[in-house]
Amino acid sequence: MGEKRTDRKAAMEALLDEISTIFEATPLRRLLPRIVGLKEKLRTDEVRLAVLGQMKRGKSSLLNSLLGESILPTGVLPLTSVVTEIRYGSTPKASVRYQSGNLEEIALFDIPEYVTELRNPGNRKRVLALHLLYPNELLRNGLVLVDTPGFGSTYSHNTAATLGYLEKVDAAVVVFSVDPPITEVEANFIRELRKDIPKLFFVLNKVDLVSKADVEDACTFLRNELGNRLGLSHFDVFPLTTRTRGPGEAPSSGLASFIDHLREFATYSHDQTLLLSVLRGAGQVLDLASFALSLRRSFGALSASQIHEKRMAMQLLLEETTRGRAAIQALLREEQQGLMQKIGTDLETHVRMSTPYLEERLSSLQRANPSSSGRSLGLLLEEFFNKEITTIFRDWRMREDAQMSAMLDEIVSRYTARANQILSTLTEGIGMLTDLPVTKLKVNCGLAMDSRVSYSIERIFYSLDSFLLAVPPLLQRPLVFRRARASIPDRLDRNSGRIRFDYLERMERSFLQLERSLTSQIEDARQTLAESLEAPCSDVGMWNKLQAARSCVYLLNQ
Ligand SMILES: Nc1nc2c(ncn2[C@@H]2O[C@H](COP(=O)(O)OP(=O)(O)OP(=O)(O)O)[C@@H](O)[C@H]2O)c(=O)[nH]1
Ligand SMILES: [Mg+2]
Repeated sequence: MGEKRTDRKAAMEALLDEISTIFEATPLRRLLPRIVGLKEKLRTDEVRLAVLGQMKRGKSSLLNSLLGESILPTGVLPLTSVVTEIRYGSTPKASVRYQSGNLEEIALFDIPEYVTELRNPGNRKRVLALHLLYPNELLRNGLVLVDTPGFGSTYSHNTAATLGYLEKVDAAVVVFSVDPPITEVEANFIRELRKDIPKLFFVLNKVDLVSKADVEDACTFLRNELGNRLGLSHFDVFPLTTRTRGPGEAPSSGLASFIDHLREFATYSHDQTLLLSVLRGAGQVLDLASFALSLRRSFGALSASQIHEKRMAMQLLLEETTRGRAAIQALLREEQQGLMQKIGTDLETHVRMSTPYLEERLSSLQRANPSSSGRSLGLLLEEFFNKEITTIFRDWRMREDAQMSAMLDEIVSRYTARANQILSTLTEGIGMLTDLPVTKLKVNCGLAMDSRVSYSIERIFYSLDSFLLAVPPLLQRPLVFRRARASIPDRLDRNSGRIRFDYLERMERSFLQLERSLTSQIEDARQTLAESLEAPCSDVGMWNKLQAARSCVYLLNQ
């Protein structure tokens, strides 16, 4: 199997080189950057498999079990705080990449000093990632295993570190544990993940903690949740424990079966995923090139007056394409504004409904703490507001993000269809004018809402000023609580302002990416075809080479 893989990859590399040579020698040079991009993708040859999950599910323990050595720190406190990338190396070696860009080699036993919340609280050492080289067969084919901080951790910077990393991930193992098999936070996280990450494995860890019958129940429950509630299909759940009964003990059967699956993924699916994606890209460029070249050739056989007449007609089609592209841009901006308005309205409603709730919670706090006063009362209120406001907006955001992602998905498919329609009109029109067989050109667009969360609760420091501290305790408490109650609208407002701003930024990024992707692909096609009108050519050699390259793509796809 390994040999077949390497052969196909080498063949793909050779093919891309051949396509570059054809393009370089022809007026199709404008398509060269697309081929360079595909070569780059093939060259990097790494598939990143991230281990993700809520805190304490056993992510680092699972990686240690895969490596066969306890090299990553594990523990009962929220522990991993920095992303660790593990690649193949003939001897184990660890280096720290700092946010400044500096790289420093460290001893393996010093790893906890950099990647744990305990030794590097709040990531004050400014570590970007830990790079580990390890001699393990699983890693030989370019598989990169990634340990990530648990999401939903009490330390929000840890969640942020994981979310920030997701865009680099090609596949993921999501780790759950038997109690409870899946939480709401996990369900929401998976809704986000499945849009960005093509391949997901699911592990149900810590099966040693419950009876065999309970493991079965937990597995069935998890499968149902993933399949029915989250709408996933073609997925496996691996129940296992990372615990061995003693040192040197063989891995449990669940773990062994999971390792087998990963090995298969590492040796086959890895390159297959990469190759398929490169092949799809090459096929699209070649379709366009081939259609453009057939256009040039058909013009080569015409008289000057016939060429002139057809050019005039085609000019109209090309102008229509430009208008279509501009319309997509304008409409996408309207869609973006529509979504932003919806977020604004949803936020207002949420703030309006949360105000009486927070007032009620404040009254309960007042009743539950009948005697606190002075500075301790200030601290109590500060803690109360931070906790309550965090909850009020966190849950809302989870729901809103899920809704927004679904709406954005729908917009992406609607506009991809629209862009494809524009290309169809262009190619079919050209086909009719020239009697050429029409090649269906397609844009290629996968996009999900930018899900990096950059929002954190705005703390409004609640210290009692000197006037209040001077007031006798009996009068002080009612005054302080009255002030606290009066501050509720302002607190909710400030936080909702920050959330609106965060959404605005994320929406802008997502829409800009979508707009660029769609319009640049339409423009590529339009200009390539427009240039074909200007320079007829009847080079049969070039045509044959291009068709041979297309056949190769077809064959490699089999
Ligand atoms: N009983 C049992 N405990 C396990 C198993 N796997 C991990 N644990 C324990 O679960 C706790 C958390 O394990 P970690 O591997 O640190 O979990 P993590 O997901 O990396 O945690 P964070 O990095 O903090 O998010 C540790 O105390 C482990 O010993 C298992 O299969 N069975
Ligand atoms: Mg960990």
